[in-house]
Amino acid sequence: MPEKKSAPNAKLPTKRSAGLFARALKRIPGGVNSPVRAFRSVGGTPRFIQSGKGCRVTDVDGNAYIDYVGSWGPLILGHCPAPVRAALRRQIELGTSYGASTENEVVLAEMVASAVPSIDKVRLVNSGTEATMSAVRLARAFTGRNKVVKFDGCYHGHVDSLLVKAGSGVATLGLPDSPGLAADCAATLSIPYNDEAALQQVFEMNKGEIAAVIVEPVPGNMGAVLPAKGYLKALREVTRDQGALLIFDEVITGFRLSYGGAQKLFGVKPDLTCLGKVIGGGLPVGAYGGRRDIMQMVAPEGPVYQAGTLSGNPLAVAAGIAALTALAKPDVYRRLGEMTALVVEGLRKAAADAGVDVVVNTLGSMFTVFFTATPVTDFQSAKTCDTARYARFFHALLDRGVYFPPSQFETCFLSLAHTKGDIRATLAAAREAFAAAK
Ligand code: HOZ
Repeated sequence: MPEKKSAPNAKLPTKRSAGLFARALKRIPGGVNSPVRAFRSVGGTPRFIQSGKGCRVTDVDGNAYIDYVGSWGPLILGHCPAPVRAALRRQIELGTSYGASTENEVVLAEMVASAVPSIDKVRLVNSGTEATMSAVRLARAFTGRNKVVKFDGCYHGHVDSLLVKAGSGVATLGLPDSPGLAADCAATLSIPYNDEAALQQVFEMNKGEIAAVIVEPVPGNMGAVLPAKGYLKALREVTRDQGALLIFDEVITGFRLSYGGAQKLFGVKPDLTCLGKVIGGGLPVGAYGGRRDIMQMVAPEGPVYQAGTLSGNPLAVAAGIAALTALAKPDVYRRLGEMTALVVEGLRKAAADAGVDVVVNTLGSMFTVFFTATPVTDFQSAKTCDTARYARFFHALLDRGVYFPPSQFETCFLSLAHTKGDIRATLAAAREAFAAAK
């Protein structure tokens, strides 16, 4: 594992965060419950957050930051939005978990199925990882095949079979494939994203053996990367021709890029879709769904087993319904897109003025500032970035009250709570941060 970078001299007070981190290191691996939070690739003290409101988080030392992490995607309405708070308050008085069915589960399933083109039936789980793990098991059962194709730099949670050449924390820490993976990982074939020839080739070399292709239709875990024109359609055609299932991992993009996710935006219908993040309104949730004939194989309707004590948890479902209800209002996604364009254009100009090479990839309310002059279209090109410069940029922003992801290989998210004033403040900080990062 790479050495922890020496701590840059933070301009803001960090005494309490540092104290908590020291305590955490004694009792929690790496001091964190999810690796990227440890700031390993940017150095310095991870901020311990005390509260979040609107587009801001405040840490335990009292520093407030304009937040572009948004809990890694779920908080499209911002922190602590009134409708989600109200829904949670109502539900908390009624109980927090029953391990039995509720009306709200049906409501959320109906909302998801009517919004997401590929979903006839959906099963709620507790995380994106559970969703992808279950979708892959289902694809293997449905096709009677074993191999799974994924893409270098795409991340589908910490499922054994999908933790091969993965993005997100694995890329951030520069880890090889994790030790401890089950032997069936040999059945995972990872190929470059956006490369149609590699796709054709993997099917030619594994004829009749591939159960599924799983993809983030718009990858967010190597930073934001866009599909080349026609690429998602090619994925659809090849998988259909070869009798393999196409699984869209829309844990990030679902209800983020449009109300029906990336598949609605690009007009490509996968066989199965994985969801999480936004559909839980900031509470732990996941879901997988798809074609009726496939989903009917899930127990108890069929033999493919998957279960969970907290699945369809009443608090998560209540928060999810409140979030989706707010997102169903007219103009929401247009507004998010326009505001994000303001940030992105401003960042491009600020970098150019400072004489710093960056590529800013963006779609909807997702964007990543890559510190490279090379167009970023896959993991290989993402890895051309100057991560040390990203680290300097990150800290210069943090010192100026702007919180970007503590890794080059993650995505920034805008929320409906970010105002033009917040964006102006962000860009003022970014102008100085680009100069400081040089
Ligand atoms: N793997 C997540 C980002 N893609 C990070 C999760 C977290 O640290 O909360």
